[in-house]
Amino acid sequence: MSRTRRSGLLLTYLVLSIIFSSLVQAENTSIYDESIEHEIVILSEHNHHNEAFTQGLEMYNGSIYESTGLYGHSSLREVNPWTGDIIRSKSFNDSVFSEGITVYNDTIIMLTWETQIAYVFEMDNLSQVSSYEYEGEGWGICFDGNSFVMSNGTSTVSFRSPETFEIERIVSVADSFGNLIDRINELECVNTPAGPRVLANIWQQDRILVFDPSNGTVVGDYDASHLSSKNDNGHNNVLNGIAHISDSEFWITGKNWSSMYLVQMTNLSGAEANICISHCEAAQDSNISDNSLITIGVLILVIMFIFLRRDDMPADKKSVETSNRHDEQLNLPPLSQEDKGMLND
Ligand SMILES: [Ca+2]
Repeated sequence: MSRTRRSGLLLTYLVLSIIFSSLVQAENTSIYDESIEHEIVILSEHNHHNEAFTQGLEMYNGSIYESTGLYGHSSLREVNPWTGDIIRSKSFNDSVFSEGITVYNDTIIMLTWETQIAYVFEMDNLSQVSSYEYEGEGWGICFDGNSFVMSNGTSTVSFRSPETFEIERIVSVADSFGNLIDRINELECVNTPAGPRVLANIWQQDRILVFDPSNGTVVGDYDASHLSSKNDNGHNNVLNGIAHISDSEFWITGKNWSSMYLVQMTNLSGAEANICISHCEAAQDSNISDNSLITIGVLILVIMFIFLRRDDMPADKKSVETSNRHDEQLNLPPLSQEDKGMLND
């Protein structure tokens, strides 16, 4: 192969490599739009009883209502969020493992983990007035104004009648690439300018997701590691309490955390494009169009084939083609011995 053609092939390879790299980079950077910021900003830090294995958190008339779990330690309590002081508390017997809570019509609904019972307590005196039965596990619950939204530790959440607790519909929570988000835990229902939203933390992950309750699509992903890292005292002691105050302000705490945080969640109603929560490497790979790869591959083969074919052409055909192109190479001075040696390699 001649030095000219070898250089031509090398140049072609370099140009196509640059084009290919640009395509890959352009497609990858389109997955995350960093211009939209979803951030949890800490406004102030307050005391939280670190013996509280927080399972549910709800704001009502200026107080925090908190359920705490574990058999033998479960409770329902009213807490002053600014001081952490317990205003009143109700303890449960060893058969109850408290889970998420929500407020509905001056009552508190409290799920249990595996016993498939939701208790209903009077807000005034925390006495039990009724209960519901359900199938499966109970994890988190919130009231969206029409229905209870309930998680059970999977990627699905059920919407239930506030009158009968019967399931009205079920949605699966998934990111922009259709990856189901497992272990949906504590919930908080919020109305935003963009419509109703549900905030959820994923069990044992330092993040809070926002999803559209109409279809389960995740539209916001908040990193909460700066809260969790200050309360890092065991792998079970994860973020697990989200209570809406108003607008974009929330109280957030976790299991056995010694702090509760007043925070602002920026851009709550702004939807992120192309959120990836799980299997993100596969999502990025698949985001590079198969057609693009095939097209580029074929292009490289065609160009290399043309160059190789030219090397194999008879000399007379080459000269005809060369003269037809008015190639200036015809008037070059004779080759030196050194050049000839290289041409014959
Ligand atoms: Ca909540």
